[in-house]
Amino acid sequence: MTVFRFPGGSFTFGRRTAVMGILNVTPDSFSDGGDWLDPERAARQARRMVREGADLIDVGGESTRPGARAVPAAEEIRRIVPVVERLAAEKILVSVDTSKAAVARAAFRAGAKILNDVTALRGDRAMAKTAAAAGVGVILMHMKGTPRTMQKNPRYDDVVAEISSFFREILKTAWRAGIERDKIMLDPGIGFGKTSKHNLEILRRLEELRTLGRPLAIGTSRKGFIGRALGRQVHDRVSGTGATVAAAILRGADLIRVHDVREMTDVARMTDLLR
Ligand code: HH2
Repeated sequence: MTVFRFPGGSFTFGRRTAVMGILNVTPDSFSDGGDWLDPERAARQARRMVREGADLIDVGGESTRPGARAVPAAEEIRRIVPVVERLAAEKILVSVDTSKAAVARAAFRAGAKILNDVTALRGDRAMAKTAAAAGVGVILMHMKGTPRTMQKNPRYDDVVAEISSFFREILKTAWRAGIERDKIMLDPGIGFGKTSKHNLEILRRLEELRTLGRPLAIGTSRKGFIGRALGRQVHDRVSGTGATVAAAILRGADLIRVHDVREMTDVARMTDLLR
């Protein structure tokens, strides 16, 4: 059993996989871009995901898809804060998907309890201290390069070994900044500076990342490698996503980040019984 803590609560992992519902308040996310720009519509979608089984909602105001346009902090704050406030008022657990300390700070003030940082504290020098001071839970994700450059011919000698040593370093950085060990979760960053082959290899060897002693989050939902494998457009990747979610859970994933909450909660509950 591994415990992951955040202000006012915790997850105890080992038996039951947590489900994180994705809510992108952006015009350009690869899958749900433009769908939830209105705060009331966004809140409705979040409530629906919670009814369908989501344990928490990941609110993001900037797309990280390959080549995405950078968004100024003020704009990101304007997009997400009204949504975070609404959800927090309804006691819905919220993580904020951002790599900017100013945005994180605004989200924590609005009630977010977890930081989901795809740059693993490297995108903004103030981020580690900001997260430590707020006492929030932190998801640290591996990415090679930046969203602008990451898919330009990524190479590894051994992709899992490289992610593992990256995690070791970043755990040290986090502890040095004062983020407590039991508030950290790790994510290998499917699709972030990885080819299809790399993504599949990470999923096959996910167990090796368990040696670090922290819970593992995984985000495969509707991603390009599923589309390339099956020849499916983005909204037609639910079954493919289900296969990756089941495989990840059997190999030790503790939290899945997904768009199709109803379907993936079923996959998670069933796979939990099988492991
Ligand atoms: N993937 C995306 C964004 N944030 N965070 C974590 N921890 N792990 C992931 O795999 C991950 C993530 C990309 O997906 P999405 O949010 O659907 O799209 P976009 O970045 O275009 O908004």
